[in-house]
Amino acid sequence: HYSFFQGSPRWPVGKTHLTYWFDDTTPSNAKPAFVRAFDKWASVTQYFTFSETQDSQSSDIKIGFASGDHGDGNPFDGPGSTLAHAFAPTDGRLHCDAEESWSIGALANYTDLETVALHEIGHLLGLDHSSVADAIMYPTIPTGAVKDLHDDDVQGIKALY
Ligand code: TQI
Ligand code: CA
Ligand code: ZN
Ligand code: ZN
Repeated sequence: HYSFFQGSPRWPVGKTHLTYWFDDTTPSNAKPAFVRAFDKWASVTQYFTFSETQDSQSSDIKIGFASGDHGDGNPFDGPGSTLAHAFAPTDGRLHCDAEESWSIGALANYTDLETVALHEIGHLLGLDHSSVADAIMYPTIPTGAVKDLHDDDVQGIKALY
C-alpha cells in the first residue's frame, strides 16, 4: 500500500501546474527520459500538468546530476547504492548520482533513468514508499523492462490530491 511522508506534505490546493528546470549538469539525452516520466504522472493523475522552464528562479522542480557531497546534506556515494534522491513537497529538488551507469531504456548492468525518474517524481509529489512490490514507489529498483506506474501509485496520488 502507498504511503505519504510524515504530515502528508503536498503541493498547495489549486497548484496543478508544475514547472521543471534542468541545471547545466544534466546530460541532454537525459532530458527526454524525465519528460516521459513527467508525462506518465500527468496522464495517470489527470490533475498535474508539467512543463519545462528555462527560468531556475521560478521553477517548482529543479533537476541536476551531482557526485559526492553536493551541498544538501545528502552526499552521493559513488557507483551503486544511492542512485538519486528527491525531497518531499514543496522543496522540488531532484538529484541523480552522476557516478551511476545510467541508461535510457533497460540495459543489463545499467540503471534505467526513466524508472528512477518516475520514482523520484513520486517523492516530489508527496508519495513515500509503498509496500506493493510492483508499485513504482516500492523501495527496490526493478530490473528489466522500464516500468509503468502501478494502480497503487495512482491510488496514492489520487488520495493526496
Ligand atoms: N534513493 C532513495 C529513494 O529514492 C533515497 C530515499 C530513501 C528517499 N528514503 C527516501 C527519498 C524517502 C525520498 C524519501 O528511495 S535510491 C529506488 C528504489 C532509489 C531507490 O537511490 O536508493 C529508486 C532511487 F525504489 F528502486 F529502491 C530510485 Cl526507483
Ligand atoms: Ca551511488
Ligand atoms: Zn542532493
Ligand atoms: Zn524512494
